[in-house]
Amino acid sequence: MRWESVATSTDAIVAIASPPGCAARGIVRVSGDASFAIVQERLAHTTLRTTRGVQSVRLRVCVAHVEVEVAALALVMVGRASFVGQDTVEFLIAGNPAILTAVVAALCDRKRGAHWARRATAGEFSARAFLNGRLAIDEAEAIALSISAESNAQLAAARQLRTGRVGQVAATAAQELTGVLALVEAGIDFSDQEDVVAITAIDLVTTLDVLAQTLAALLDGTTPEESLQALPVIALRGATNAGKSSLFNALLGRQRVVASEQAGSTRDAIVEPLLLHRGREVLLMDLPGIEEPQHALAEQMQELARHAFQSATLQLHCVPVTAQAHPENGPRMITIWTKADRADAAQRAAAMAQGGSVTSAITGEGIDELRESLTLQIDAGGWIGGARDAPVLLARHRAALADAHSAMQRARSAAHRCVEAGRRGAEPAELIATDLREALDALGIVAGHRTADDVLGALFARFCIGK
Ligand SMILES: Nc1nc2c(ncn2[C@@H]2O[C@H](COP(=O)(O)OP(=O)(O)OP(=O)(O)O)[C@@H](O)[C@H]2O)c(=O)[nH]1
Ligand SMILES: [Mg+2]
Repeated sequence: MRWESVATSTDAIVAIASPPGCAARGIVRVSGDASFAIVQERLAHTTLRTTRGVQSVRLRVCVAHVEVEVAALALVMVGRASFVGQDTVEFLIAGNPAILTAVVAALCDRKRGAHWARRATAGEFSARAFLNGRLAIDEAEAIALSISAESNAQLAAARQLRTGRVGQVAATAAQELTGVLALVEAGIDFSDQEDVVAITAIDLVTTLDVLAQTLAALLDGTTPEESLQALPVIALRGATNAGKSSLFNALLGRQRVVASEQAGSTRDAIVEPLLLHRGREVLLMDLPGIEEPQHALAEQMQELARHAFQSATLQLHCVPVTAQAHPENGPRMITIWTKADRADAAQRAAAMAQGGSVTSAITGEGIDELRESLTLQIDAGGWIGGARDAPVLLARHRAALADAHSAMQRARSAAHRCVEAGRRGAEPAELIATDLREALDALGIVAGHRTADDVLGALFARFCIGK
């Protein structure tokens, strides 16, 4: 689909705008020029008020081949006062999927009147909102990120994105760069006129240095979107019966996996999201205990565990306090002493002296302290795994900022050569202007002034139908 054509298209589109499945209430949204006429033709007894407001209506629809009237609250939004920027009616209806589908079918039914709607494609409402100037590209990206969010970190990132902070910084830099470009171009266009003073090479170098610093700070102070995709993985490692599964349950605060005195009770990798302190989120992984494999299945289990340890962000090496073993600590491994409730005073003192957390899955001793220690480890390691204050930077914004930065560096180097040559014009101003224009284009992408059609296509395709 060409996304510009979505903006100019005013044909009415309709979709269920609430999540799939049964709920107390569901929403059907119809947008486009003929929306009000389409709705009117499907109402029983009432006239639709075509001014902003809410109204009780009855829709004539067909459910299981039987004509029925469905009670609904109709929210009328006129033209630019709506999310989409076109006449819109949203129906609040009993959230039965069959009824919601029947309402959509009635609004699309050509036999019910002179006007009808067509079913919206994925993201089409938001695409129209963007193209009608009702939604900034960052806000659209934020909606897409919210829809696909699988963790608190991604939801927080979506919230950050909605603030549009990155776009604002880029817009300010773009504004400044426009001024610089105007001066450079003035030097080209009016070089034969003495009263037009173009920017000096030394001023150009200084201004571009400041702008480059702004962009570098923006790149440094943001969270790359890609890093939100993967939560840190904390894997439980240790001999069979060390108490890994019990610790797994204790950290989660519920009995998620089987723990038993029979050695080798865990046979597979079990992964669960775990919310630590201050919003930090990780994936906790329970694994089979380490042992000498006696058969083919055990060999496979050991292979699975080895692979998981390699890819884990952090390993918790579980050792019963009573085992009096040596701790194994490293940059990505910490020792957790388990079954503290079974230890005598001497064993406990020995474990504490060796460092690491002392815990009991039975009494809960040390579990909350372990959560705090893991939170600190995650923070110290620089892994994301949770809400951060730094604004999120989308991958394409990062690429555009890098492009802007390198184009500005080229312009700066050329200007610097002019300074070194001690005279203006050692480098053709046209070349400097071309680099500055390129930088400006790239900044425009981040500021949301310029968006390629393929970017729009990729963005709105990530939306669901009804958004
Ligand atoms: N008293 C006491 N017993 C515990 C504690 N943690 C685990 N156990 C017991 O130790 C036995 C083994 O616990 P699991 O959690 O299944 O050990 P595991 O390391 O997952 O064992 P595998 O899956 O076989 O590798 C079970 O009988 C648990 O009830 C604890 O903190 N205190
Ligand atoms: Mg286990």
